[in-house]
Amino acid sequence: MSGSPQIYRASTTAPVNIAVIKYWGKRDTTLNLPTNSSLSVTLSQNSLRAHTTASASESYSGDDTLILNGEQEDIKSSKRTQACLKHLRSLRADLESKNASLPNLSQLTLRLVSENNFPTAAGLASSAAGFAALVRAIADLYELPQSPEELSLIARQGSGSACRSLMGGFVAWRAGTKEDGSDSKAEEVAPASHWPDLRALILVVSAEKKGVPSTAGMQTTVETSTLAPARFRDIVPKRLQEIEKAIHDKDFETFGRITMQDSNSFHAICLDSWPPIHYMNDVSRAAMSAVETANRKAGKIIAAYTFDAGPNAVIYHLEEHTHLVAGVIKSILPWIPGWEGEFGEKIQPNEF
Ligand code: 2P0
Repeated sequence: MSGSPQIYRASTTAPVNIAVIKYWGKRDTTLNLPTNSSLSVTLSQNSLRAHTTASASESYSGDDTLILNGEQEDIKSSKRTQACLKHLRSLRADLESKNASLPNLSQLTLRLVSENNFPTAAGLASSAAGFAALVRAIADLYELPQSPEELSLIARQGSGSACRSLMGGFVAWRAGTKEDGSDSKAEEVAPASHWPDLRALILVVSAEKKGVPSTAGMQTTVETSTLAPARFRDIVPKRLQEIEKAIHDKDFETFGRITMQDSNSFHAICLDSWPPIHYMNDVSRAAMSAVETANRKAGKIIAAYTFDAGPNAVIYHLEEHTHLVAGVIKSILPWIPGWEGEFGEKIQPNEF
């Protein structure tokens, strides 16, 4: 046996999730408690994802570190990352206090290494996959018994939307009503296998970093948008019920209509904020028109666009309509950077 201290290690991946009912607004900025519940589809592990390795060892010294896409991040001053690490450590310390034979990992320095296989902060939910993978990797390293739902409470404190990336398929983030956030967590509405022919086509309109970061944008909207209160109070709760039923019934037309309406409602409250927030650009709007053209040609809703805090489009459709949808989009938007190019298979329809 060599005398060098053991390195404990765990690796995991977490996929991106794309919301069909959007989270946009916090009622508590420290705990990351949302103004409304949201619902997303988790993409497959084979498409856009974060891969994270967490390790701990007595041979490590100093502060915990995170290397993201090859660059050292300043996690010491990131309250959100610190909140996640503190919570995970305290769960591990609980385990250690109950079982003296466990190594005291909770007291060791952590080294985290994370890679995204897609552009970071380009409105492709990188923080969602990133924090979900970070929490899962440390939970695995610490051999925590907590369920994905319980871990979602921790990931939520890193980035709100991250709580939804700890589960596959169709995932709701219930806003909850408690002040301490203990009921603000993710819940699987249906597994991916429930609707296996649903596809998400991702158009990488731009891989640039987004102009207004989500956290700041949300606060501007909550403080200034005159339309937002109606969205939070009336519009989203009703839509959420409708889309959950559409998912259970595999009713694509209703699923698609609500997805597009909710994306538009989110971008409407952004535009209604002051100063106004613009995430979509002319190419995004051309993608919307292309989807409308595909639907007109089909005589029904066969494709549904949705846009997050950036110009990139995600287009949901059923596998049987892949050629029709891809054909219309290609004919209308042949110049989209990344289409069949830079991002390879990532812009092909992804299984999830
Ligand atoms: C969503 N977005 O539901 C919405 C739609 C962007 C538009 O969740 O401040 O990065 O870290 O909690 O989770 C992006 O916001 O914000 C987001 P924080 P997050 O996916």
